[in-house]
Amino acid sequence: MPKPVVAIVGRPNVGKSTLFNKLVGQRIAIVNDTPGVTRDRIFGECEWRGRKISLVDTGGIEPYSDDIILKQMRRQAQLAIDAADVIVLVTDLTSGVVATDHDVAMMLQKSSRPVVLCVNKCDKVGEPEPAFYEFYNLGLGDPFAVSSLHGNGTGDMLDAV
Ligand SMILES: Nc1nc2c(ncn2[C@@H]2O[C@H](COP(=O)(O)OP(=O)(O)OP(=O)(O)O)[C@@H](O)[C@H]2O)c(=O)[nH]1
Ligand SMILES: [Mg+2]
Repeated sequence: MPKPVVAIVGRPNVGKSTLFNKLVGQRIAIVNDTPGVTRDRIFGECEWRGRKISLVDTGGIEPYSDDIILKQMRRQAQLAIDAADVIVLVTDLTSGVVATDHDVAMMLQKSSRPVVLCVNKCDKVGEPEPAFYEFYNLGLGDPFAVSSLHGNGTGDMLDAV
């Protein structure tokens, strides 16, 4: 059976590449605290509960920007979305839900691919913070609390994937 393809998408700087590297187990994608670091698609592989998964890291999506580089990144992300069996939408607990998250969520709903919602930067273990529950407003079902930095929560998220 061919490996399922999982695309990691979201707005800039939420930690998509950090999650990708954590799942792949290697620092393939460049991580930096400035938006727009990833511009092309980056391909990797991981194994979860005996199943291999193809992972695709993508550049941050800015849905309405006319900037030529941001448009190119959006196109690359759309290619990854079109080729994916499942999409992981990465968001950021520390910023809460922002308008761009809603825009990207709408883009994904149009793709009619199954979406797993990841709330990244949930670095504290235990009960999620109140801000976590805001992410139900994206209308993508139960969010998964993840810390890509530490790896917490990635198992439950992969189960869902
Ligand atoms: N505290 C915390 N910081 C994180 C976590 N994951 C990523 N970061 C930080 O968030 C910043 C952005 O991480 P990236 O992985 O480059 O984010 P990205 O979504 O790939 O960014 P672009 O490629 O620019 O769209 C970096 O400073 C990371 O160290 C996390 O789980 N917890
Ligand atoms: Mg990146």
